[in-house]
Amino acid sequence: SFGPASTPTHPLATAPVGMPSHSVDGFVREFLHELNTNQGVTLSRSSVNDQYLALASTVKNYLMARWLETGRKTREAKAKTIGYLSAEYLLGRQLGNALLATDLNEVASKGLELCGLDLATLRAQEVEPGLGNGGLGRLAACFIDSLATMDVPCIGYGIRYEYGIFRQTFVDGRQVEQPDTWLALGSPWEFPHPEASVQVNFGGHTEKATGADGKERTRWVPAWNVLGVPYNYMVPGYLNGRVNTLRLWSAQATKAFDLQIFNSGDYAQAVRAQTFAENISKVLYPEDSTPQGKELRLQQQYFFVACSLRDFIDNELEEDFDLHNLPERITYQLNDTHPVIAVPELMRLLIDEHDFAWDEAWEVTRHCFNYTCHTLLPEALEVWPTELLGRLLPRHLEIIYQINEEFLDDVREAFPGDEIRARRMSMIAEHPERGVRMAYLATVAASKVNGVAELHSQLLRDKVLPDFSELWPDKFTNVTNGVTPRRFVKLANPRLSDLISDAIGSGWVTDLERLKELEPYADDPEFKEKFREVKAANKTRLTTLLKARDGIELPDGHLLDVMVKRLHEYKRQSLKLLHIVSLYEQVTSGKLSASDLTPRTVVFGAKAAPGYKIAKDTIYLINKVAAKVNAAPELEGRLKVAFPANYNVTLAEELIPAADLSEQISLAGMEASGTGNMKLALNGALTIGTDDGANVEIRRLVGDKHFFLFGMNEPQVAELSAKGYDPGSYYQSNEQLRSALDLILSGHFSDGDQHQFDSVVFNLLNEDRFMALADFQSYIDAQAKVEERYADQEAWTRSAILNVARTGYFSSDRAMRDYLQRIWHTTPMI
Ligand code: GLS
Repeated sequence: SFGPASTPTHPLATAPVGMPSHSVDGFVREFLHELNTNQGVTLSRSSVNDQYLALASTVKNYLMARWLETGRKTREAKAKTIGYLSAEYLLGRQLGNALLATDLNEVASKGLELCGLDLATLRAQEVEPGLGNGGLGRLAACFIDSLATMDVPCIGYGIRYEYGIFRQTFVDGRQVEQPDTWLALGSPWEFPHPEASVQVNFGGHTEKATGADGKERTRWVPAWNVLGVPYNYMVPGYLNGRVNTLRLWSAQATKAFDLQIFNSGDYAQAVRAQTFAENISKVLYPEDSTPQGKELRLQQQYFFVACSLRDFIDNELEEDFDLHNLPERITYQLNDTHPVIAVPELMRLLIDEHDFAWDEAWEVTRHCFNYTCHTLLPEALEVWPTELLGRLLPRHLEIIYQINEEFLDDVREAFPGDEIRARRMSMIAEHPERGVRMAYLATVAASKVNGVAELHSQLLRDKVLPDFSELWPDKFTNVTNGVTPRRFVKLANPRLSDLISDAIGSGWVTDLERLKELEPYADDPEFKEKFREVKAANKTRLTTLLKARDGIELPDGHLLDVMVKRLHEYKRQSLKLLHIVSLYEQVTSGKLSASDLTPRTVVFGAKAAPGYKIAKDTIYLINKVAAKVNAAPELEGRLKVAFPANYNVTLAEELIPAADLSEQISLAGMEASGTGNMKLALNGALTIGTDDGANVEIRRLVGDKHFFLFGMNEPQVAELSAKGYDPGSYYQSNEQLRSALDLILSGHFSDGDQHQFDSVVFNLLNEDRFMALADFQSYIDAQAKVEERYADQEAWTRSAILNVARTGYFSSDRAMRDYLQRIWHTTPMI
């Protein structure tokens, strides 16, 4: 229960909390107070970390009144809340965003200066919470930013991993993973509430019992449990006074020490129990787009979902709330299949704990959930073995079986006699082992199912879930992804932001389609000159950073060619690499004069999943090729390869504003959407890309002339695949390709070792599942067009400005509007 035990009589007890003054003086007072009272130090004795933590607390104080008020307002209005269920949130640093949301940048900068401190130095002290792998986790962070900015009640639910995505280092060019100790120096942005912990049960068995009313009920008798401790984070809207909540759960042992074991002297056993429980939220699984079918992963999924459902019912709803009306108050968005176990969990809560009949419970449940699919790779669709599910969550497995039975009855009714179809659509897969197809369960339970870009949604309907879209055509929809312009333009690219605001006013920050008003400026010589100056200044900023961070020297005046994303075969970093090797091979063998090359620096940023051998070998190969290219005297000033380690949100915010060329070169039909593609275009990079994911829509909006398209489209890929793809034939027939591959095979990049890169090169030659060799020539041709355009700086700048002007559609505000209108059926609060 909440609130005081008796009615408060002190006048301050019911007054809303005040906000510190927005003046430089007020800020300094608040900051020094935090330094003294929170950190327990004076300014003269404070470390940079003390100063950063005090600054974070200060900014939090400015947000606090709004946060408390947001909660009060939402509860009072009984507004419908979006419960965003996501196993990942790739938040990036918090301080800059909080300063932006409170309009405190200038005040803080001046105030700190008066204290002899530098805001940039304090900002650099923050370790970003890397609680996600890549696009999927970052998307969740963009979405909750947009909902707060659009004044929509939302609680983001997830896991407070003690270790987020690993810190990548390179040792002799190979990826070595280091633990991400993001909590080590303090975590000023979180508010733990151990008193509001939730118990989560696992294991055991179920029993049937007949109650006094003669009704038979099922009871789950679990074998063990853990506690979920909520940690709240502020999610501030941009200058609108709303602050939503992100609630991340941390696992703890129910009893820190089992007293009996402890007293018996078996300390080790007592501590083991604690360690076992805490393991659940210990680390983020570092796989992106391909799941790990591990027991601990399922424990994580159930853990956070069980905490989150319980939390909303117990703490956000009135005590006498009738759960039959639950869909009026919450809509849960399932961010991929990771939280899908929430479906049987809600059924269990309603039936076993709230005495609902099955049909009543199903009616509520199917109106509470929607499902977003983020992939097409068949190996990425989660299937949990029934053996494991039954052992860990026996009651949930029973419920899933029953949902499946009733669903298959419906299928049989809709398609009488078509038993093969019924078997195809069963949530229970029989091969290679009996398991629950979580995507099917999600599709059956959800009101709406969406893909994340037009092409992806169409392929989802036609190829991944065709039987389901035939049965329920209206259930399927598309919402093309978006990115937040606050972090990825305003915060990351202040120079471009100022230039835009000077031209068209500052309304674009919350209404990104207004970037269209920039179109006429694409032909304005003065604006174009300033635009070039912004790009150049951003490159200088990046140069300074990379020098200090990685010891990398970026040459002046180069075309900055950027490929930043997770390392995955389908994304085809190997194709980019073949381009580089080919340039190197041609110049060093005298086939091409270096003076004919457009001076270019290729920047890679990519982490490989630790167990993904080909991906890790590709990283090694990129680093080996980079070493040769960068050391070749012929290529000095002409071609350079930079691969800064540990690409993360913080580095993205530096790299993207400096980029000229955006590499989006996945095999068509494989990248569900991509969101880096949007961030780069919005910052004035031109895209070289395939007709894949959201590239399709980017190209349509910016226009063919301002986008370098290459490669097969999805139907052509399907056709080649059906015909039988033979990568060797491309090697045989394309001399340029052959020379590049032969150079790698010769051991040139591996100190003479001809087999060092077998896993990468033999794979390309013999299997090449993602058809890099088939698209090679087309890619090379498109790169020639890039060089031609770049040689004409006026034309290039014009294209770059038009990319900015025409990509306002890719704001996550627009994406959220689409979800609100077509999926969640709710409106912002007034
Ligand atoms: C991903 C897709 O691979 C990306 O194409 C997509 O942009 C992102 C967000 O929808 O989701 N799916 C996934 O498992 N990881 C991703 O980044």
